[in-house]
Amino acid sequence: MQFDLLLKSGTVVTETDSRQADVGIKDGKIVAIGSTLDGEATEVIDASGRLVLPGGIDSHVHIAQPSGDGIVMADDFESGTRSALFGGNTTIMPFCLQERDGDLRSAINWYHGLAENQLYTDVAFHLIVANPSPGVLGQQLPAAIKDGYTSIKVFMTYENLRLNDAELLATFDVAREHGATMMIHCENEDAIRYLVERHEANGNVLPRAHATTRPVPVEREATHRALSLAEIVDLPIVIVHVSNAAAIEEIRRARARGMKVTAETCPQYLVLTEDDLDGMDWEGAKFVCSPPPRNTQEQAACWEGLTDGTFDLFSSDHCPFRYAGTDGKMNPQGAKNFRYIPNGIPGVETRLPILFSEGVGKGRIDLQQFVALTATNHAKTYGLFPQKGTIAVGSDADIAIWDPELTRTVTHESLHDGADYSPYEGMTLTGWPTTVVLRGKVMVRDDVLEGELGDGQYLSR
Ligand code: DUC
Ligand code: ZN
Ligand code: ZN
Repeated sequence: MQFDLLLKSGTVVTETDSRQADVGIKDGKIVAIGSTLDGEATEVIDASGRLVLPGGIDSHVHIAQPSGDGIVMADDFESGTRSALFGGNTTIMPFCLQERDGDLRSAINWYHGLAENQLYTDVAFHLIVANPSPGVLGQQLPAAIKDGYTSIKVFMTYENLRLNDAELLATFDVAREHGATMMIHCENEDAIRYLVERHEANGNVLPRAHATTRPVPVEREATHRALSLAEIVDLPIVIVHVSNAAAIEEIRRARARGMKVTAETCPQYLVLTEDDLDGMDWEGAKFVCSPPPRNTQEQAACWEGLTDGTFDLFSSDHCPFRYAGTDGKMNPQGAKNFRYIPNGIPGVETRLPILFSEGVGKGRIDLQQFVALTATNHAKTYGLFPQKGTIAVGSDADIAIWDPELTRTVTHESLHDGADYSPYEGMTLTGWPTTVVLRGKVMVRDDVLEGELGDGQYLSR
């Protein structure tokens, strides 16, 4: 057979097995996998001593979302997808955010406009419904689902985004009727508001207060409520960015009752803690995200949830803001009071190396789990499988070649996002992707960008 690209002698890993094999690629697809493939190839890459993994799919990424007066996200689609690519990803899933006073179609058009010819990875969009008006639920949302926007995030927190219980039920109902997947941000806004006011009354406005105003019960209660409302509607749901044992327990109990629940956690809940929010000179702002990082016991619970299969998805929740300057973490109000620090941290490039080094490297998960948690399950959950998320004949040739022995220390300087810091600065990690192939094209070769802006495509689902 004639191949465009042949990956020789690597250890090919899927969610079910690992074996030494060659991978033959033609016209952007995987066309052959075998212990020794014969045939001509335009290009051969020697992958011996390397891992050949499905390109990562990060199904929880925020790019270029408006985030409040004068606040700008640090990544546009160019820098966000470039950073994702260097982190071993070939597909990311950002959000089209409906403005509270806007409609869904304009949101979809807006994000498509921003992404047009600006992609280094493939992209599929989720929607965020912030205003489930009769027009949105009656016409716009069903039409968008029909057009392939089949996953929808809703928030139980943030004054301008949150849905109340009646709105959650009505939105779930539309998702059920039209076969969409609901993703839910579970934190109780009224409880947060109460705690924020109490903290402010006591003059407690430091970044650390972000964590103490969003304690575990805030997330646990909302997780329980979201699961109960979904159970009432009879809707499978995704609980995103789970941070602690109590919320995990709610998910396990819902499953034991027979509910279909998909659960996601993120690097910040494995390797950061609320103590990081105590950083000097307001540097704690660099770690403000929601839910907040917890403590080492909750980290251990999240690791256990990854090891025992409670979690299906490991995503970055990349939501980058610059620390310096006035349009990010240190905006004039945010530099004085934690409640005005934009919520979110960068992490699309470090997600995979963190899980590889801390998870596979330390024996907490095996390579099959790593692939399932970072690629295959994302494709299955969000309707991209088997085109994406695996190494199989007929699938897109989206592949990351990893050097499992390579040890590097994270510095923001070596990353490719638009932020000005990494919350993981100084972490030493072993195992990094060095070459990344997108639909058969070598995009990153030995840490050097070869792909071009516009090589990434929009994925209709
Ligand atoms: N939720 C997210 O999913 N990302 C960033 C901020 C938030 O609250
Ligand atoms: Zn969220
Ligand atoms: Zn998010």
